Amino acid sequence: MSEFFSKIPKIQYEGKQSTNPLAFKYYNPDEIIDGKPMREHLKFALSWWHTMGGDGTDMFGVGTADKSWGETDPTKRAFAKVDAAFEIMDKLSIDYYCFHDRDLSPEYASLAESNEKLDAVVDYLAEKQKATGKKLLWGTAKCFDHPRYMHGAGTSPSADVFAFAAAQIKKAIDATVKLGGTGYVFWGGREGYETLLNTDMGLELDNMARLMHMAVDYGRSIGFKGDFYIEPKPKEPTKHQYDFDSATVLGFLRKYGLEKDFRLNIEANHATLAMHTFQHELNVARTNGFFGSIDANQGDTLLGWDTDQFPTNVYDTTLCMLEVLKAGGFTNGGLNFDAKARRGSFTPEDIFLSYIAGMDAFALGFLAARKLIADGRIDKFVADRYASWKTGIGADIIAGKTDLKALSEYALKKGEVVDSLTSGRQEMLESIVNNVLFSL
Ligand code: XLS
Ligand code: CA
Ligand code: CA
Repeated sequence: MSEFFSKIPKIQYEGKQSTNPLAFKYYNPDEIIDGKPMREHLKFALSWWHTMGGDGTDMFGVGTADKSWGETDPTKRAFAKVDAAFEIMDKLSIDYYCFHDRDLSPEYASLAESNEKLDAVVDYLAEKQKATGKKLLWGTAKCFDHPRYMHGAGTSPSADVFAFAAAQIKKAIDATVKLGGTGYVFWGGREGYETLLNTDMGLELDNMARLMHMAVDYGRSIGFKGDFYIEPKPKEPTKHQYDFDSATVLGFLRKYGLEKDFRLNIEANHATLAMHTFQHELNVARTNGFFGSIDANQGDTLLGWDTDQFPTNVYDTTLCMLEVLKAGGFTNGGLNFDAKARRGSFTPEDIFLSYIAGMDAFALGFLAARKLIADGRIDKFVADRYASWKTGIGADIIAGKTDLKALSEYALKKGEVVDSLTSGRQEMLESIVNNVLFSL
């Protein structure tokens, strides 16, 4: 097996004083923090689609980066991709990867042939995992790029298309289980609508739930113990995506009785598109007990589309890791870099430089989030702000000991309460975040 990146050394942690672009400044994979190595706190994953397949093609131009991996034949290329991906993971100390079925092996003339070719790549991945200790974080099926999915997959008006998607998902679950993946993702690529004039939304949502129930039943029947995830996104490619945001997805999961098997896979850029902060989406998931995994990237608040940039905004990674720590850390999930280098960053070296940027931003965010918790000023402020719920009438309301009549009597007796309010102190809290962040 040849080396694809002979000019790139194994990336070492050199510390924050280092100016070597091919070194980590903050991510020190084997440093033990709170009893486990940093790599296990962060559980970084490589995304097969962007890293191994994305060549910079956009609507205005062809690719700029060579992602042929030295092979013109698609079957041979699928195997070369595996070798190249494992070299990247090794050199970057990334322990996990994520895939769509068609990223691993393309679609061939028939479903049977596609399945057979995918099997061969999955077997090879299993060998490589065994030899290196690398793991699969999650798998998924690409039920959105082929023309058959133009009107959706699980939400297609065509029952035959639904059946085809089901077949693809069955195979992708087989691959995920075979590779020991701890997650299976549903991202509703075309599960939405362009116009309600041609759409039976009620039937489409019922069908989407039917497909997910079938996936759960099948996955559990072949021994899948991990989490199923829905990844919310409000728009793109369809005008309206059904899995709009975390709150919408929770309503859907509860309505259709899927809440036991599903968690959320939250992507930063999708939060931006939903006009939420990344922290908001994570907080909704966490406080409802649905926190699962993360697609780590960032969008551009000045743009209305999914730019999937490598995350470098430390303020965001800090607030993200604060949510992760408050959720008790990752169990089955991790931080998957659903991110691509910009089209102008086209050299092989850019793959490493962009991952280093993202990994360091998250390592820094993790360290900063731990400091915020240890500092305790923000948590104490929040606890104090809600102190009225600990005793007296607040404790009675929580204990269910009051009703509207009793509260009316209480309020009448108490009189005006505006003077008891205290400041929300937003600016002070933002300044504490800066204080902690920049005294690292
Ligand atoms: C697209 C999504 C997709 C999912 C996996 O916007 O982020 O890549 O993560 O299907
Ligand atoms: Ca994603
Ligand atoms: Ca995205």
